[in-house]
Amino acid sequence: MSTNRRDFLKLSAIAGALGLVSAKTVAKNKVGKPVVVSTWEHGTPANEAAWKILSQNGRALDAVEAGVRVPEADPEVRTVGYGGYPDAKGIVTLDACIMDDNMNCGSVAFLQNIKHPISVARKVMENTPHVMLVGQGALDFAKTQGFVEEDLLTPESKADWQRWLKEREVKMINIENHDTIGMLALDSAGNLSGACTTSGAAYKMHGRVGDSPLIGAGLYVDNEIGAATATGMGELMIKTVGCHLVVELMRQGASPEQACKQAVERIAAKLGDYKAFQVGFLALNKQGEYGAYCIQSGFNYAVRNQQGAKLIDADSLLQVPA
Ligand code: SD4
Repeated sequence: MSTNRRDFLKLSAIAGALGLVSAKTVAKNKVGKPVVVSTWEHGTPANEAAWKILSQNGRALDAVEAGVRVPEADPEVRTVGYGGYPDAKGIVTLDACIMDDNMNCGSVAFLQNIKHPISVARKVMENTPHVMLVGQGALDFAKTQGFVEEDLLTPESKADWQRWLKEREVKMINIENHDTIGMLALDSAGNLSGACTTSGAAYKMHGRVGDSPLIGAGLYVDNEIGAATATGMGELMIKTVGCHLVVELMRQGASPEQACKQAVERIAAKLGDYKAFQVGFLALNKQGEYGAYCIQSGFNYAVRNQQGAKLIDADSLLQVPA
């Protein structure tokens, strides 16, 4: 039995004996579950979909999958799934991964023409002996699982790409062109899961894969400790195995926000060009505490729990001039 569970049972027994509060109340206040957090303001509607499952004692894994499917399907969210910005060749290529409370994980990268890469990633996790499928192989597999090919390049994204072709300006990923949704959930049974899905950096090199489908870089879950996800310039998270680092820092006793801050500081100490990029980490621990930290001001994240929904600005190492 885990220490948390033992503590909870002890507390519940004491509370029950004193006739003060129900065991349920103790659990809710002590561990703050269920809870779901996700990157950027497109996390708010995504969290609501996850909350429908969590609030009915559903599994965190089902919640995070259902949650991130919301921006994947929304053409107005220009950086995830359908409607996402294409790569330099004008092709929408998608990266996603998912991880549960038993170290199971699944991932797809460089996947084209499938609206819900997160659900393909889950099928990789559940229906193959592998963790990751890419490109044509991932597409072939998706079709065997009943996914249907569709054109993901909307007229808006196509027009933006055509404009970009003339200027070829590369913008820093931040609040005005935010990408990736990373979502972490703790369910009422006390189990953690996470999901991460993106169309990647806008106008990226054809064939480029970022951190988002890479377990350890864009997402990591250790059900004993906590979970972390990331957004921003994926190369920096890959070089530092950022989300695994955040979870390990929590294992050493850091709070979720401290762990995210220390991981950002690690990037700053190791990667000379970090000031040119945004990276935001978001973490949730086994007790339901959450926190985030980023390089540049401008990263925010959405939270949903029994108290309601909120959007929080993460603290940052640097201030982007207004
Ligand atoms: C990538 N990390 O492909 C993704 C992009 C992103 O906010 O998260 N942007 O590098």
